[in-house]
Amino acid sequence: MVEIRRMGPQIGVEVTGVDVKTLDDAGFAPIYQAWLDHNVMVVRDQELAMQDFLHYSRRFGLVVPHPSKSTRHPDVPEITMLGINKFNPDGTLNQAIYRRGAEGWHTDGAYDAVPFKATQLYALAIPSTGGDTLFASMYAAYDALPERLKQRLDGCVGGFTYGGRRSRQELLNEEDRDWKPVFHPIIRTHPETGRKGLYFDPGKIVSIEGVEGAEADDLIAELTGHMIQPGAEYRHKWRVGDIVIWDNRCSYHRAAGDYPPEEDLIHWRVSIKDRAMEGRLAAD
Ligand SMILES: O=C(O)CCC(=O)C(=O)O
Ligand SMILES: [Fe+2]
Repeated sequence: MVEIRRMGPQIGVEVTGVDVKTLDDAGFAPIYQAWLDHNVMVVRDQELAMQDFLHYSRRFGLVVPHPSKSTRHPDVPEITMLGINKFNPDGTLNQAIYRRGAEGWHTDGAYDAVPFKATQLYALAIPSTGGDTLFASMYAAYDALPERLKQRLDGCVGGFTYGGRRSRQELLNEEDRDWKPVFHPIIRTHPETGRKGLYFDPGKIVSIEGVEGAEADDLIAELTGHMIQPGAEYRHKWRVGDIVIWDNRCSYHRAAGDYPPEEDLIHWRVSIKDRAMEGRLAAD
């Protein structure tokens, strides 16, 4: 029996009692809707081969290889191996791999002209403690903006790059580090729900249209302060066999980055784009 259960007050939903390998379109429809309604969805107890995971992921859109080539699966470029090769040849911890996603709240793929619709992870190994992933609602962030900011930012675009203002690009190959900013509206209307969200990523934004110098720094700091609203968060504690998908058009996330480094936290990860944007993907 399929059960769909809310996990947090505004975001987060859990699905149990399904095997995504055998889900037909009628079975998938309420699951997709639950994801749209709750932004972040956990499907428990899955036993998947890599192709099963890819096949299920394609139900949400177009699965594209992530720009970090160093962490791609050697034979299946659409799969990123999170948490693999965590130690350098000299035995020290590779912080870029260990702390991946833990530098701050963010949305994935804002550096592309067509950003990621969704990111989906499948848990293969979970440490005895730590390693949670935290989520928050962009809708709640927008709703909580002072009227002054809602009006000022309406129709305003921001420039984004992979490394942002701090140019953090450790996971990219040298030849892939030359990013030109792409531009997205900061107040973004979700194409499927019609709801407005604060589309913002302090680690990737490089400019806000019409705002210069110290004023831009102040505005970025102010928006960063509005991202996470009490009551609009969900903290995921992983179990092996969990699939978690988040909607990058209406949620932020970050990794806790706190598990014992000698233990494993390993996921398969896919980046998913909107099929309707396929024609524009060549621009990325
Ligand atoms: O590993 C996690 O908890 C999340 C990492 C992350 O930010 C991502 O996969 O996009
Ligand atoms: Fe991320």
